[in-house]
Amino acid sequence: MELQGKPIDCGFYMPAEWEPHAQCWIGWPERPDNWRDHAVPGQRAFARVASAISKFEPVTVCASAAQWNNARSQLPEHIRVIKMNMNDSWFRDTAPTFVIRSSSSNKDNLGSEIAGIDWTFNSYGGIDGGCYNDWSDDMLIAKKILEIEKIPRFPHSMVLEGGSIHVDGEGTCLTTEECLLNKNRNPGLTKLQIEDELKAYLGVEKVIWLPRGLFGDDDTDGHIDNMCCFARPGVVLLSCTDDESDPHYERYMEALSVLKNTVDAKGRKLEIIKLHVPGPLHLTDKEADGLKQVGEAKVRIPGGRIAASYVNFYIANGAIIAPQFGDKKWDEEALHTLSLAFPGYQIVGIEGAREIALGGGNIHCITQQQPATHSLTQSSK
Ligand code: KQY
Repeated sequence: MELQGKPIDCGFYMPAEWEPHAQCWIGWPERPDNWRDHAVPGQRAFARVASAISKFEPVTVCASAAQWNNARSQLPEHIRVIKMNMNDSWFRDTAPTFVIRSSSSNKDNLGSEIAGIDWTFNSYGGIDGGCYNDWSDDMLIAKKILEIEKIPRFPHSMVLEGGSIHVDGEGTCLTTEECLLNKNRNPGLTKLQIEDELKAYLGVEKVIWLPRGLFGDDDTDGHIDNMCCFARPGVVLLSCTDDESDPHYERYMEALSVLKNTVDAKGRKLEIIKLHVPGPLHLTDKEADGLKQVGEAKVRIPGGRIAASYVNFYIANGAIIAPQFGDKKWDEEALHTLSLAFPGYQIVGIEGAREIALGGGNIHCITQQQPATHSLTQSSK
């Protein structure tokens, strides 16, 4: 069902990721021009992520018809596997951004408690410079998920990927200028107009703009979900480096300066927790050789910096599902920092997350939480 008007006018807002989930949606990697060795190592990493999350909340994995059997055989039985075409498997960006009805909204209106925003997707920058040239299946993912779940849909003509926004559920949104103001997304919209759309669709009052994302995150033009996220209202985790010669250093300092000099929608100064990047990690010859340039995915050059960040974790019901890159020092440090940032949560490290980073993203990018609604929470009590 298509909803008229904007979410805010119907009493909807995007809850923070730590609010209770009904389930998590994940795609299944397949294209051999983005996932090395016919996506076999990537699929193993996706399966590890899905299995880990499924210990805390229901998981649905969507795979193409050609991959359904393979996905089914690699995933535990309690994970639902459904058939869905896709051009690539970044459900953070192609699945709906779910919004729920705020407790203060008009309860006389007995409409749905949940809806999904179906943003316009253009493969991270369109035909010239995006990640792949045919994104026709990706454009239908949000609609299909909402139909499967019988959840009403708010279509939006603005180009936006879910990985380019983070919210605290209390009126603040974090994003980057590098991505949302990039001319390859919405050249006809001003910063103010984009901000107004975020306010109307996510139900936020304040947008904090970091200048740029993680160094090396060229696929997405600096998605916020590799750079900075909320741990709770008033507290953010920021991807940092203490190496001044690392090109990420400048980006980190820029972000730090913005974060230190702003307040959130509630007027709070932000507490900033630093999460050091691994490595730096670079694409090996062997990894590059495993890519089959049969399709039209972005070419990856051996020696190129891998966009790897510990900020790209997923908050499941009661657990943090975090990437581990095989860098002992920073892997351990990241898990420790996350355990302090999320007291009471189980911290689960996913080994071999480098494989997901080779495709251009990480755990947050491949997942999409579907929030539990008030009625669901009630009935599950
Ligand atoms: O950062 C994300 N949300 C997704 C990364 C997509 C990379 C496409 N190759």
